[in-house]
Amino acid sequence: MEQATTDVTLPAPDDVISHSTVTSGTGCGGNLTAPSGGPLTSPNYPGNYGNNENCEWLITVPEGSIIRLTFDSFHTEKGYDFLTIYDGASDNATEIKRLTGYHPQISPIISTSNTLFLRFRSDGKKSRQGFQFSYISSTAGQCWDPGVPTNGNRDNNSNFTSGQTVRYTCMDGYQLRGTANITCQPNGTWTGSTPTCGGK
Ligand SMILES: [Ca+2]
Repeated sequence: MEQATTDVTLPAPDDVISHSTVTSGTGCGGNLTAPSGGPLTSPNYPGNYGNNENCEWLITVPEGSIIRLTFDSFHTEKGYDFLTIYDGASDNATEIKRLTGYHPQISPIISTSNTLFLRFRSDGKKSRQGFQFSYISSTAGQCWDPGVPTNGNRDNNSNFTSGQTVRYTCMDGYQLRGTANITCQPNGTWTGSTPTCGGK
């Protein structure tokens, strides 16, 4: 399983605000232009969203960067209320994922370019808590901080440029699950997911 609780370092709040029209919030949609942002949520979160919601988020990061979306939670009325994620600036772009129902864990969603478009639509009855997500961008040749698993260590805490490797080990009594070594690729993504350290 993908480790969802990586220790991603976000820029200082002042830095985010200076680049952005919306950085976080529980409103319905927004236009996001900061290099990273969140948490963003469905309307009224952590209360239930309303009926007949139609929310759109457009994320635009600097050209040459890609976007990595991570979800903290996701629960909508299965089969009736949908969050759709498109790999571009509008719903004309390729659909990456269409989410509905309850998902305790969602693998990070990575764009192929510097824009992502999200639309949330609920129907006329029954609602749930909704969802919360954040995003971070990486430029070509520079990967995001892949984090450290709980009960684990890594040999590289700061150099996440293309070609650099992070090697993970687990503390005594814990077993590494996943790939011990991941390498930053030229496109700004890692060769694998951050491993986890579980009980033996
Ligand atoms: Ca509904």
